[in-house]
Amino acid sequence: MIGLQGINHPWRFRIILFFLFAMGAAIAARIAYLHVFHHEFLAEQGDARALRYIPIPAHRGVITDRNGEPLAVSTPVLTLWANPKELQADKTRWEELALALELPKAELIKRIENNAARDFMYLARGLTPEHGQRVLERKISGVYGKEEFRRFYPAGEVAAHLVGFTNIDEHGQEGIELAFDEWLTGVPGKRQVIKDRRGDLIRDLQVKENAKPGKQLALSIDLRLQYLAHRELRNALLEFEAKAGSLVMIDVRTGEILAMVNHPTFNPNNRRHLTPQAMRNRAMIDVFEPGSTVKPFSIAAALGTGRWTPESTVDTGNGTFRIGRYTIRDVSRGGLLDLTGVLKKSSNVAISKIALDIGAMPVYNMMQSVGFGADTGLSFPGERVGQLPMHRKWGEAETATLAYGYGLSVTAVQLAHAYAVLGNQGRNVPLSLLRQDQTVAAGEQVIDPKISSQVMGMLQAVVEEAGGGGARAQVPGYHVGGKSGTAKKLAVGGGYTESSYRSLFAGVAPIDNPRVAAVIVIDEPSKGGYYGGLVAAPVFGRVMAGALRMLNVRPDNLPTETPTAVVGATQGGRG
Ligand code: 59J
Repeated sequence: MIGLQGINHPWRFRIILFFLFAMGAAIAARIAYLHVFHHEFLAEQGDARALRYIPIPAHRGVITDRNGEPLAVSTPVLTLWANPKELQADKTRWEELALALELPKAELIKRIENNAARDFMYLARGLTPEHGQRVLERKISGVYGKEEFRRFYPAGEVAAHLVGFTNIDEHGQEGIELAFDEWLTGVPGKRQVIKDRRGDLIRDLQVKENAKPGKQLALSIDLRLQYLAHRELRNALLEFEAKAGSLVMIDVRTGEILAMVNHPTFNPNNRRHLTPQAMRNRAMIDVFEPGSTVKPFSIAAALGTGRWTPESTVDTGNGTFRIGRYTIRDVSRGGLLDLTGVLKKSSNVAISKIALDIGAMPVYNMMQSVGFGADTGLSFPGERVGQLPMHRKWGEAETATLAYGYGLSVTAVQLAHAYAVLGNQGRNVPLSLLRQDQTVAAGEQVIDPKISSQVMGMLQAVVEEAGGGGARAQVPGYHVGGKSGTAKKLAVGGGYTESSYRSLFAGVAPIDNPRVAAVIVIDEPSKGGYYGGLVAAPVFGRVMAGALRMLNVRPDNLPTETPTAVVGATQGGRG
């Protein structure tokens, strides 16, 4: 019919033919135009819909101790995942895959089938890169790898409070990991890949930008000392059934913190059962009244006024001293004491009388100059500054109690720093948690070196002479100086508890050429005694002995050898 009509109307047929031809020509022209003139633009557009950048994870910087021992390391791991739909396509390779993954074949099949409708499933998380690569090299379609890093803490609970930890994305959460997060964090790189419409990776094209690894960080601590301090503190806590404790060791010449440990502690590699108690870096985030451990600074203040000399005496009478409605008490009667005797007896009465004689300001200024109530500059997360009270008008009770260690609060680190100033001939060198590679600044002279040396001599008497209360802090081969303290803990409702104590010991060694200052804090010893001289001093002695030996410090207290005895022994041995 149409043909007939066409034949009947030949002009209509020609018009239709003409239009069909014209349309074909237009399409051909358009194709030619796009291919020839717009080729580049269109190819780019196509690529833009398939090309993707995926991040290359950057290596987080390693944290080490001062000798390069690793404290926090990021280990590369390879996580393998699969597209179950793709896996379904070739079941003949499942056995090979199971073998390569070191998985039972039945288990792998079950998992693939359980995820059959999905296009993502994990095959194995955090494999060693070698193992992961071995699997990927088999080029089983539907199996993909993802590079990741996992942070490990080789020293575990021994350095946990100081080093801190990161979260699963390797962002610092606590401690040094948090404080130096920016320094440690790298910049991820970029890799160009082709993905299909569903976002599945088709081809790895090129590395566009290499990942920039984070920077290394060498801490000031010596892991050997850290281990020793950890062990000795823990043993003391067990022996005296104490609640908690801290230990800080400082190089007096450089201000570097050589060890900082706390108990209780935690395992940073497994944080599933973490308690807030175990996480506290008490040495820096807890403050306490330092009690008698500050008496050497009150003595230094007295000597600094010129009104007192080491030979000056104080009468402590029957061991009590009334100030208004307060009565200051000594635990034992002292009678007439020179300044060395005041420290040996640890007389609250004597220190109070001295403080009232010189006034509050010299005591306050001395305490301030050795760092009490002041920022350490360490900027450790959560670090406390403590309080050194300043009164517009100092009452006698306030003056006296400040001088024998109450009414102010300090951290263990601040207390250790103050002893480091004393041991560094009166120079206040800023503290550091990082290894100091350049020559350290001389520091500010805050105590006359003659006075610091006199006070060091008194601290030596506390440890080495009978009745000083510090005998258990002695270190064979070295002269050491230090001061014990036993302080009633503040009660929750105000005032002081009657049966909760903090046992303290602070000191410096060796006396002739001081190198290390250390502070031990033991919270609430509950069995076998609670005096600082009994509970904390032995920890000081043992840890200081190890520290001086490990740091190759020349002994200043060796018994003079008799050559004949040595010769005799040698010959005897050979005979
Ligand atoms: C003490 C205090 C509390 C606060 C007293 C310890 C005061 C005080 C109010 C009685 C136990 C105790 C401001 S004792 O550290 O004097 O270390 O070997 O807690 O005195 O006035 O049953 N230390 N300790 N005092 N407070 N307020 C001695 C002394 C010290 C020793 C022993 C025995 C106290 C020699 C402490 C030690 O030097």
